[in-house]
Amino acid sequence: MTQFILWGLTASPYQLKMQSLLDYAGHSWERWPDQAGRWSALTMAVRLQSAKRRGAVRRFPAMSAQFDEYPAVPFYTQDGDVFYYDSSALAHHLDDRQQLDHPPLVPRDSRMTFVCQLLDEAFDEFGLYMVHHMRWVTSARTTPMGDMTARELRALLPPGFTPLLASRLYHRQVSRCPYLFSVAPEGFDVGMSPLRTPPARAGFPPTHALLDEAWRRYVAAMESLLAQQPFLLGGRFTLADASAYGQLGMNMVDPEAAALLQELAPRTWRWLCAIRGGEHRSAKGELALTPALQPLMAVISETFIPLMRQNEAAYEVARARGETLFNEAAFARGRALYDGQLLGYPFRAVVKTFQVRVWREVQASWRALQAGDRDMLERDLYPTLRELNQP
Ligand SMILES: N[C@@H](CCC(=O)N[C@@H](CS)C(=O)NCC(=O)O)C(=O)O
Repeated sequence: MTQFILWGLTASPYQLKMQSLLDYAGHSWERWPDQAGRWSALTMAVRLQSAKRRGAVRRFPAMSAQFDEYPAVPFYTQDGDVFYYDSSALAHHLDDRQQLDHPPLVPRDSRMTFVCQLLDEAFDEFGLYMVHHMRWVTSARTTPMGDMTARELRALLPPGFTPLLASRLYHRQVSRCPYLFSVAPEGFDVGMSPLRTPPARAGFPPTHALLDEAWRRYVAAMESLLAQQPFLLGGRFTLADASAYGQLGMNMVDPEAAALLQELAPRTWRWLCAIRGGEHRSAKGELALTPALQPLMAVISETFIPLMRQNEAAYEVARARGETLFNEAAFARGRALYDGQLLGYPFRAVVKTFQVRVWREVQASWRALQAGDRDMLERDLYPTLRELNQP
């Protein structure tokens, strides 16, 4: 058992995902800066900043300099000197030991590895949009994110600054909604001050209906799956569950979103509570690819896959035009934008290079499967995966 320090915030879905991975692998962890003293938190913050500036924060097994950017949070370290990031990479890192004392977080069977990767990325990339929307739109009036996060950052702040940071955080995150795919209709009003009202953006079609519909479909798919088996890939926890837990579990602190989840999907709610409580550690059942995953695969094939495809196509077009700025920096300047469609709704988004990497990796894994394995997955189990065969 090794002690990990997670540099992150409870409000972050990737933080929750990392916690659940470490719990399953039997490692103890602390969440810093929340659980550190002021001096330790400040020294670690300085070390992490310096590592980021030097480009010395690692991603296991390797980082893509062309596509990757460091996140704001979370990071992990064991010795306080070498920092790593990326929640999915943590699962691979934990599995990369001679003698594993936990069942592998990433399944070893090639078909299962692929399905696990697809589920993980779908929750990380598209799940994030849905749950950010559920927090800042559905729970606009009640989310405690700002206060909770400012309190967790208190060790890094001068005395008396937490309320100021809290109100800044509410405003920052609400303003980021359009970057994270949630665009309000013109004149949208949730009964909050303008600083906490999710914004419309000129030239951007509203996407609230699209995200509400997608979230309900993901949640219904989880509910039907959990009625048939305890985890996404059968009898025990894997990286795919960690990812689903991280995203859906993020809304457990957002009162309206949490109430809706409990009402629409009580089984899923109990599943999230069990993982939060570490109960997934004891499940040691067999892994299996079953038809119970079909509804989830179907909604992933209608949301995540077409979004990744459209993002990559837009990346190629933008590069051919000579564009060099992407992601949030480009969004802020109205650059590298493209128009697309999802679930029959129009949207406008910015090209995200890290999603180009994700999509290319998913496609490469799909193509690397033996033809017979691809057939078995697509023909016998999850017909909607035929989406992956399109050029
Ligand atoms: N791929 C990373 C994603 C981490 C991530 O996107 N973190 C968010 C916070 S939840 C972030 O840093 N967003 C940029 C920001 O808040 O400035 C992982 O899986 O750990």
